[in-house]
Amino acid sequence: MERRRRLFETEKVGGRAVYRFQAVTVAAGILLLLYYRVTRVPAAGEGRAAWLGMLAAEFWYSVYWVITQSVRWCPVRRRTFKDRLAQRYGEELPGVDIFVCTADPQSEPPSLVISTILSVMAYNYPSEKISVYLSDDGGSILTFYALWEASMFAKHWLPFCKRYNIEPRSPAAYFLNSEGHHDRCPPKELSFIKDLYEEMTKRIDTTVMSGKIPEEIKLNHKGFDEWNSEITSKDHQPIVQILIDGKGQNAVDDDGNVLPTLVYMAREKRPQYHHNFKAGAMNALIRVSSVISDNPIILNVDCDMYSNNSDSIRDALCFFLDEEMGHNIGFVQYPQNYNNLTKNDIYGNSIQVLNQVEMAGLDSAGGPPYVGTGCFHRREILCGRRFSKDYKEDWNRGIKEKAQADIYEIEEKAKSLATCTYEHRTQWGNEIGIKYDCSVEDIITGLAIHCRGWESVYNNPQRAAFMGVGPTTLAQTLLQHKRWSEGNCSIFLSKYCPFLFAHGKIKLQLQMGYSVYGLWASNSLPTLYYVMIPSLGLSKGTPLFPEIMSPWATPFIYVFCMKNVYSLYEALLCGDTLKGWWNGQRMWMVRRITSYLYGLIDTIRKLLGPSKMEFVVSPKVSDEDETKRYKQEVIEFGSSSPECVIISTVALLNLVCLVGGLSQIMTGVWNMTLNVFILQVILCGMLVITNIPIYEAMFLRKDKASIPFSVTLASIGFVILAFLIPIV
Ligand SMILES: *[C@@H]1O[C@H](CO)[C@@H](O)[C@H](O)[C@H]1NC(C)=O
Ligand SMILES: CC(=O)N[C@H]1CO[C@H](CO)[C@@H](O)[C@@H]1O
Repeated sequence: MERRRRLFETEKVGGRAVYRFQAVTVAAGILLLLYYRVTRVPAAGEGRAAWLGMLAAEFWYSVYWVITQSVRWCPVRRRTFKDRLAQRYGEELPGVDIFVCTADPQSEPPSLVISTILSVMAYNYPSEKISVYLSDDGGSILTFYALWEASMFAKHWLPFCKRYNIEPRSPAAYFLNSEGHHDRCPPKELSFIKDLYEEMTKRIDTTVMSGKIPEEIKLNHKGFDEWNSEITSKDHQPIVQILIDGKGQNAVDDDGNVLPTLVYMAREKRPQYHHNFKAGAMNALIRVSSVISDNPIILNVDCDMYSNNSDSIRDALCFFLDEEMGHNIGFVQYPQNYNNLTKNDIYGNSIQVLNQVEMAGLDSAGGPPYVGTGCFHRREILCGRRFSKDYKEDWNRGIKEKAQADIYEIEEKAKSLATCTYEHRTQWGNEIGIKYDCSVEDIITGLAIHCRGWESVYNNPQRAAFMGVGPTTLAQTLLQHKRWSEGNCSIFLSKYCPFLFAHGKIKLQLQMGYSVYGLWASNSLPTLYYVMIPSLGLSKGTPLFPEIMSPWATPFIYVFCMKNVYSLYEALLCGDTLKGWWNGQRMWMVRRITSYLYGLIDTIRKLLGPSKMEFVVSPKVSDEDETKRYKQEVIEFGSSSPECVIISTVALLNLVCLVGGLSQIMTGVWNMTLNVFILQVILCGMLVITNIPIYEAMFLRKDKASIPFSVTLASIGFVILAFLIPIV
């Protein structure tokens, strides 16, 4: 028998020899540096405590550095062959359920949500095999209304997309930035569909503003009857409405082709029951979809993350349906991409290095983690199935003719699966579905899938599959990282710690890979130490590094330079700009001394006593001034948050120490030459240069988002306090 050709191939990313050589030399440098620290501890009273602190911080960095090598050692890239898939299966493909989760019509505007919905309805895939579900945790009639509008508009939009094969298929994104390449379709049709779209968004936006649905619209769909005056977002019955049912008159587009099934779901909410945030919504979606379409593949995306590539389903199937490897694969993760980053990315949100290097590195170790969006799962595996060689997926599941149940009956059945009490005394949230009680529910769920024996695959095609909205203010960025670091740290310190729970179940390399993120939070303390104590030492005449003429200075300089040169090289290779990299370095420090510190404190607080988990939805809207500043790449402070105080205190402290230290050295106060302090001066100087935008925000900027005077005052106070720290 002819050996069937693979549906995907895996190739190693090049440049590893250079990388590994670099890594070995850095490792040698680190060992020398630690040897120096251990053997030259000064006498008590001459900076011994500070020295030991440096030793601890450097030791920690070294351990962490070793762990991070796991995600860089041998990255791989995947390539799919959609033509072979088409040859082999034609249109005989499995059905796909697509889950979109939204939480609040104020921070996630319904017009944004439906653009995402329309983009995933318009996949280049047989429509009768797609079912799209919107989970609305806001339980808002406004979102339902927008979805109803989208179900009407889809009748024009889907045939338009398919006829002219346009990309991207989110109408918002398509009309926003494609002025140039509308050549594929006749101008008349284009302006017709554009007008339709603009009228629709206008109707939706006005309705959302007014907060009320006009009575005549309510007559159009029975679903509106679900809402009465008593319903609030935190207290309502389960609502499931099938807007397009995939059969019948209502379900065809302008060309007479069937439309994808479209379902609105708001699971029951009652104040006395905990709802488990997004994980709870996902689990309700898994159950509700099982009585409506029950497709074997589930794609979930965040409501702001539209499809930028209409072939993504076929791409993902190349992995699942591959004869040789497909049966091992539990999920296929696509990268997160943001479409509204500025060129030099002031908040360091470009996750290109993570997307192109780290995720690719994890892929070779057993698979990337599940990151909660842009991920194709196999339903059975998400629901807790363990790996077994003999298990054969039923790819026809869901397509098999169901008993012609009445739509009303189906909705009632679905509602009963979305109640508050359904999960009581079941394994949902534990062994089945997305796990509860963790603020990064996705990571822990993915880890459990890996530990049940499945692999995952990372697919990063040339043209991005999904585009989302990144944070556009400092506060949002820090909040997001706080949640991530806190969640990952609490996994690390729980029974799910990769080194314990996953021991023997996944490769050591993957255990280390998970720990890279699990240990984010614990980087905060050494970093805080490193950005303060050497500078204070400089101002008080305590040397903490070898003098520049000593051979021991070499490993310090080498490790420092090499790390930065390599990270710059990596960033440039991944498409960042030089300035973007520089901004990224600043944010790296800022995140560590704020978000990660908070993440660490919160995790420890939770370990010590029960405390309620909070989940903050990051807003996807911003006001005009904010947007303008964002586009000009001006950092948004503006509030008197504690993060702001930490950031400005550290910045100011370094400035004062640099000036103070240098002037004392120059005037010869300590009888020590500059040589002894050169490395400290360089470190402190680098910190000052990195922090220039912070000084500007404190002293020069006059706009609303500069650092408030109260924060500046507070940080002056803290700097004075910091000088009371004895460097002994
Ligand atoms: C998104 O898709 C458009 C066209 O469909 C393409 O030009 C663009 O490069 C894609 N974005 C990314 C980040 O790949
Ligand atoms: C939703 C959102 O905030 N989108 C913004 C992303 O950034 C671009 C500018 O870079 C804005 O035009 C969008 O409104």
